[in-house]
Amino acid sequence: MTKRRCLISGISGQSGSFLAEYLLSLDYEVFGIIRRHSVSENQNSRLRQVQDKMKTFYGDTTDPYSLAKIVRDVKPDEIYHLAAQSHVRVGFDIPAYTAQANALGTLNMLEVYKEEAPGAKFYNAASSEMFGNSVEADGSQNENTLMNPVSVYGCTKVFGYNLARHFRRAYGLFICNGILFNHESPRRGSNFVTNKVVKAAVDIKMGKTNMLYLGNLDAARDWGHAADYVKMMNKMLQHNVPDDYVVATGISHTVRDLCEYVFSALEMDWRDYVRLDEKYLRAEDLEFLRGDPTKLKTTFGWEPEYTFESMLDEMIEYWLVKHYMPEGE
Ligand code: G4F
Repeated sequence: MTKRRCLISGISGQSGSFLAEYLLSLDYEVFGIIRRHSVSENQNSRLRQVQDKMKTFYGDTTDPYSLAKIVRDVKPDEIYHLAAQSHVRVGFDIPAYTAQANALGTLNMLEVYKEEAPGAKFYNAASSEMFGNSVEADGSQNENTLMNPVSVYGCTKVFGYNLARHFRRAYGLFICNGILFNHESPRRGSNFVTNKVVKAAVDIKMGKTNMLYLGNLDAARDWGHAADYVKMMNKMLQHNVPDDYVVATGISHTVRDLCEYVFSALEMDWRDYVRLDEKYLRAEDLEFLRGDPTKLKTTFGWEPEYTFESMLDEMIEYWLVKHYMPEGE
């Protein structure tokens, strides 16, 4: 039997790398799009264990010529569009690039898909940042919650989400939006708050530094593990009809809770080490996220393997071993 062929934009990112591993384990032929980085080791650092089992191409969502050539060469059965400028606060610093890469980038991906591979299925990475500060009466967000973004990044994601729905209706294409809530792992960039806290707490514990500077401690997020979430991306594309789904745990914690758990796990009191630095505050922040994954549960029997605590334990272990336990010990 011929293998199914998948193409992943953003394959070198946290979710892209987990998705590549997962699809290889399902016996897909995996192809990926990588944006050129001046330090080539950085662009592949999350892919080392699977690099020789897949093929990657240089491409960029802002460059439709590159996308068209790749899609023509690969002839994918499934396209997973994950590439984005994914840092919400950085989106305030580089707004035009964020809009080019995320909003027009998704338009480019969809147009190329429609023209070159309309028989394929398409996953679009939407985001809980699209909701802004909207909540349902029970305090959660679901697929029908009003989208009222509070960041440039959130606005670009609403654009891509609506475009994906429009292409689905207008051209009868198989397109799904995954509305993913925050997903983390040891592979998370250390300028996102979970890994920033874990890495700093481990460094403080080991005497390498003595303070951690953060922004908004009151913000609450529904944090899950990226390895769990990528499985749902694939599930959506195997369903008989294309649709949109919230992917979340249904449990919310504040940044303060996060600090408390991580520092306590390392037998420290976070209040001794965490200080405010206003440069990490946002022009407008999203204050509360708690996803309602009922639709995902009902349709796919969603049951994540990781909890908030087991995910953070894994991240703490990773930083301890990576930086403080030389190989062989
Ligand atoms: O970890 P964060 O930077 O993630 P954020 O902004 O929620 O975005 C992530 O999740 C989205 C899904 O909802 C994705 F679409 C997006 O691509 C990304 O993956 O910040 C989480 C919270 C924020 O409220 C922020 O204000 O933590 C607060 N925070 C407090 N101090 C901080 C810091 N965030 C960062 N990055 N750095 C701080 O020092």
